[in-house]
Amino acid sequence: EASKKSSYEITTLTTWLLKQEQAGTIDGEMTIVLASISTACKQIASLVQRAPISNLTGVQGAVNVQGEDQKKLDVVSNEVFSNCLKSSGRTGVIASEEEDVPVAVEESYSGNYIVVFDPLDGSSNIDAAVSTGSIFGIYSPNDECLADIADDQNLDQVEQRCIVSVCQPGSNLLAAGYCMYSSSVIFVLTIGTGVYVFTLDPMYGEFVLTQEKVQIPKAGKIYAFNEGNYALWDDKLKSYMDSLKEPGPSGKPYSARYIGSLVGDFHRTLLYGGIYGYPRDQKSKNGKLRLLYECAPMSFIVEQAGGKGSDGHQRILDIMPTEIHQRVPLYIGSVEEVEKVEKFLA
Ligand code: AHM
Ligand code: MG
Repeated sequence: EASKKSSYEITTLTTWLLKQEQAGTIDGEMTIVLASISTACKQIASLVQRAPISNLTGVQGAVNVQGEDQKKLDVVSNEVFSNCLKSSGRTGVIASEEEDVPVAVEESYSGNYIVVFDPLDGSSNIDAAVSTGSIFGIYSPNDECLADIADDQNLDQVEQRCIVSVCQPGSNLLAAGYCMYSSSVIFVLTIGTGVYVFTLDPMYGEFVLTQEKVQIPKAGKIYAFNEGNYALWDDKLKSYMDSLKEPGPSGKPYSARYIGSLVGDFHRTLLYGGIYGYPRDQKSKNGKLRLLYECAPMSFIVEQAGGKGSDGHQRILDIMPTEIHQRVPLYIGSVEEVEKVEKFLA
């Protein structure tokens, strides 16, 4: 197939989205939401690349609702992401890692999709110019939140309604994706018909389709855990980790790789196979990663690629969130590797 293509023939994210719309896989509103997300990602990519020049490294001085230091770029990226979504006119509610509560979008025109996102994940890596990424998930509008926001005097009620609409299990996701800011800027997307990878062409300023229907290998020899927490893990997990020091099914030893940036660690796992894990430990009872805008979107993507996302006992996509910033342990990657850790934890 590829050889028949003229070398001038490329598929950009924009034309790909329009084709999906023509085929009826997504509607026109979703196309606009996804296009606005890709614009936000291009903007963030450029901010990240120029950060040391434009004095955007370092901390902002504020702490977010989860008690984490906000980096300047966390704050700026959140603004970029929110503004792009709001001005798309097709988003009803947005929930972000960097906002205390979900925000109802007053200027919504139609569509009213619910978008959850982490605008700049792995930002502890930023000052050393190591990979970071943005993660997002899109849910269909929920009637709870469709009541006229502008007319509602009771802000507490609006807030409550928004929390209810946003707290959906990942199995309801219509689309999910991430953008990785690395040696290339990579945009990965699923709308429930497989996983598509686009690479930002810096010459055109467009995301160009570079891989389609990605399938994660069934097993892999790379594991990515923050082993610095080993002493805080429970015994079952310790014995799993010890087992990884024994040669794998191939007879060769596993390799340890850990960037400390979910998007980077996940993207490598998706392409090469293996497992990424962020377990619970004595200090963090539910691990570190957030269900809504980190674990659920990544689990939707991995399942679309034939892999598995688990909290060690159950499918991440089946978990019903009760809070916006709820944390959950995450084991994600090749089917055989995730099943292996589940066996140890059982
Ligand atoms: P963040 O959303 O505050 O950036 O935190 C999430 C990040 C993930 O990207 C990464 O996998 C993990 O935190 C690393 O945590 P640790 O430094 O504890 O290993
Ligand atoms: Mg994050």
